[in-house]
Amino acid sequence: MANSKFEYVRLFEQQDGLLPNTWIVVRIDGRGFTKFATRYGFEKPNDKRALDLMNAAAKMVMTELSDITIAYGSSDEFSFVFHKSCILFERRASKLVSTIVSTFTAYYIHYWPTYFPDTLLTPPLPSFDGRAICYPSVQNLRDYMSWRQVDCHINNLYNTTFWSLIQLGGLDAKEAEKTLAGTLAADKNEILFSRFKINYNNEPEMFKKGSVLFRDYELVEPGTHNAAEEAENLAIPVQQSKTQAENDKKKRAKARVTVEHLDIIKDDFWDRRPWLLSNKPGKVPKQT
Ligand SMILES: Nc1nc2c(ncn2[C@@H]2O[C@H](COP(=O)(O)OP(=O)(O)OP(=O)(O)O)[C@@H](O)[C@H]2O)c(=O)[nH]1
Ligand SMILES: [Mg+2]
Repeated sequence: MANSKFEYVRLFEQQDGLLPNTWIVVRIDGRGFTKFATRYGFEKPNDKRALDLMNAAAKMVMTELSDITIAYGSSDEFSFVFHKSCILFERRASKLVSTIVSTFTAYYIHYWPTYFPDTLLTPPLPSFDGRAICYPSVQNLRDYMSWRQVDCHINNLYNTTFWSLIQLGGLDAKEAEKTLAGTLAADKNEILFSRFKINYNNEPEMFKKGSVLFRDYELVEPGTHNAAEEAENLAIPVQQSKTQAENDKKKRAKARVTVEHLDIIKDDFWDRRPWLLSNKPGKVPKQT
């Protein structure tokens, strides 16, 4: 291809790089979903249909982009984690974020009729913003995931109590807000139980813990691997042969993506699933 004198403008594209050898998290968030939820009559504080729809769209993103090792979502947001070892098809933040955002949004709209069969989606259509963040260590990544799950818990406990005070207690929003001002988690649990006989522990796991998506392989015994340490010791370029890398990628692409509502803060979740940090496909579970 001949170089034209205009070609130099390409150089301007390169100021958008993501740090190599890091875990890249792309977090997307629904734009104006407070209004959107009202317009489509989402149940308060949690609408199972809306959350299932988010999960269905996220599952397709993960299925199409096999470099994503884990995803976590709650409310109108989803975080997608690219494994640090993958030779990304793209290391420019703008291209990576726009790919995730457009794929997710396309599937969100595609699946809308499945989860809201009686409600036609009309403009203004739902849209999402996105950002990319680089985390250098496994600890940073785990702390990021923990941060999002703790956030989900705090918001859900607050919202569950807030809407119980309104829907079951007959309070208006101002009164409910005043009742909750300065309360701790224990106080909210107590309000829920003493006033409404609601045991917060019995609320749906999806609402309390959010949703975690990953490839479904056989669990391993904790303590039988060093996935975190191995991931930490990785350097780019990856030591794997190209064919091995391609084989693993094919295996990941074939694996079933599962949606669970588990604790991702404790070690146990990561210890039983070494493939999340190693990016090496595990044993495919027997079909049940
Ligand atoms: N009723 C209901 N609302 C929900 C549900 N999930 C998300 N939302 C709404 O979505 C909002 C998400 O919070 P934000 O992302 O901070 O608010 P936003 O209106 O989307 O604003 P921007 O993201 O800044 O555009 C919540 O505050 C809720 O109002 C749901 O299951 N039910
Ligand atoms: Mg939002």
